[in-house]
Amino acid sequence: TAPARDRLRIAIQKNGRLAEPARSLLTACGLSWRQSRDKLFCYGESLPVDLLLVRDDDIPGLIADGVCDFGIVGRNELDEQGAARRRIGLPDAYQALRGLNFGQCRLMLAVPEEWEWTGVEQLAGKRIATSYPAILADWLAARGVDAQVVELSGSVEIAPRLGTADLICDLVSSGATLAANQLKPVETLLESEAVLAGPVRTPDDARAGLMAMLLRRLDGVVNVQD
Ligand code: PRT
Ligand code: ZN
Repeated sequence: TAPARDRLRIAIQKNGRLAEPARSLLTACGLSWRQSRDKLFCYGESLPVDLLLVRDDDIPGLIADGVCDFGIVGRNELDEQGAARRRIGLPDAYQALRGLNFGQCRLMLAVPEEWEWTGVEQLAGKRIATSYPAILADWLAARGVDAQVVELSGSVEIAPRLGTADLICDLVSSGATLAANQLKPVETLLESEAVLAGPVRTPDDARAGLMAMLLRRLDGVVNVQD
């Protein structure tokens, strides 16, 4: 177990889609920071709440390891890493505590435009490229479909044209990227948005009060935005 701390640490994305909205949301909750020179760690000024600026992929692990107490991350990323842990028998180590009303997107199956989509039975024996192998494998297993999951870390949407997969499972917001690659969305695996993630067990030191206070403020701010 991680040592007791009297300051709270929140991990947010350093660069990318969730970076700016996450910081604005925390600012609206009354937090402010003295920016450190390397900009990976921001020391909290108004409250003992520090920020860690990281890759979004690292956020679930930082919470699991007790390095950070909260994180702002896409539900897609949190669920993928949670599903991957479960697949190798690890216990749940984090949970989504609040939906934050930004970063909305869907994790979808998309097939070449010329396919006539008749249903999941069609996936038998097919190769599906994705950066979400654990969510996809669980989804396929739940439907009794035997398809091959091809894990790619990026540029998933060009896999069908390259011939490395027959179809893809990827995040979609406007759908423009799919259309540009002659793909069409056919099934939704997950409705995603940015979430506040936290540990499954609240630490029993000074952080507990800070965490409760931050959740209260967050509820006020997120509800007002609705
Ligand atoms: O560097 P780091 O690892 O931190 O960032 P990243 O590149 O992994 O993540 P980033 O910043 O691209 O996305 C962070 C989070 O934003 C994701 O995990 C999602 O929760 C959320 N999000 C919301 C999206 C999108 N919308 C989205 N549209 N993430 C990715 N996309 C992709 C989509 O797959 C497509 O390739 O953006 C492209 C444009 O989408 P369309 O449908 O509008 O064309
Ligand atoms: Zn990432």
